Amino acid sequence: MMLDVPMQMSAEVAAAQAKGAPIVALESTIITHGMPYPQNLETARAVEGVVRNAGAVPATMAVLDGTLHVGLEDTDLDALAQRSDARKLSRADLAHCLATGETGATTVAATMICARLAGIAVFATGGIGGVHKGAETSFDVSADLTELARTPVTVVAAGAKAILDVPKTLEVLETQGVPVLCYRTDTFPAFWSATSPLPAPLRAETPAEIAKAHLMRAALGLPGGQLVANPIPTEAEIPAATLAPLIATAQAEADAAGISAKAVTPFLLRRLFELTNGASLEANIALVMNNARLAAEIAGEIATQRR
Ligand code: PSU
Repeated sequence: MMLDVPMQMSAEVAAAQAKGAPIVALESTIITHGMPYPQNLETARAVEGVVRNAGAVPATMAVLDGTLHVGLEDTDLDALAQRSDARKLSRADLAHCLATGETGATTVAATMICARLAGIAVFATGGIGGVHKGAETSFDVSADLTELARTPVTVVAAGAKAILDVPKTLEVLETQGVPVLCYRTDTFPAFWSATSPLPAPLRAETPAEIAKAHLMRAALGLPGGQLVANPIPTEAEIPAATLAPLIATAQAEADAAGISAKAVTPFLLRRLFELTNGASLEANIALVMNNARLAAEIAGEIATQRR
């Protein structure tokens, strides 16, 4: 007997799916573990609005009481944004959470799995997880990287979060054969900053070209997705030099407190929010909206090119 995944698709997503209209998957860990309330809820709603204005349908993913929701109703979004006990679900946790009937928010890795299951090709987030600083001893490498190598979803992010060891993150992506398409830029964007000293592995100019590459990978029979690295708008960026000492402080605090595994990223994001007096959150919100817009354009192109 094959078990069915308990899944509930919003009416809006189901209608878009039926007519082959563009859909953009959105994650929920950024809501429960990445931003404080109420900015998390405001951002989640605003991001859905950006996707709709750009002509696509948003599908925010989460597991609520053991059911996978593909597209959250606004009341569910509101409730999730205020919960402090939601699990952080990656590839390893998703099935267990569905089996036990609990509630959890999906990371980049888990959202990719859910998007593929629901037939959604494109996903927008803030920044992917990656190789943490000190990984040579901690071995802390995000499951987001291996998911990109396995699951055929195009993920739009503002690069990898600058709290990470970004050169090592790019090395792992290269080893895993993940295309890193830097959007209209020659360097790999550094999340809160638009540029970095790291050269772009690949450069992309248009949503149409990214869509075609997505379809071409399927034609080649390649598993895995693409990472589209979309720089934060320059008017919203924080210079890397301003952030570097604050990131070092937050990382030293995390090390001293013995913070590990899933707790590291939420801890560092929260400390940076405090250390920058909220500026890091403002930038994070701006980059997510920017990614949602580009993701909707790519989803639109994929829908057109498939016809
Ligand atoms: N983007 C953001 N904020 C976040 C995240 C992405 O702007 O909080 C989340 C994503 O869900 C991503 C996770 O998968 O951070 C990375 O967690 P980790 O480093 O534990 O893999």
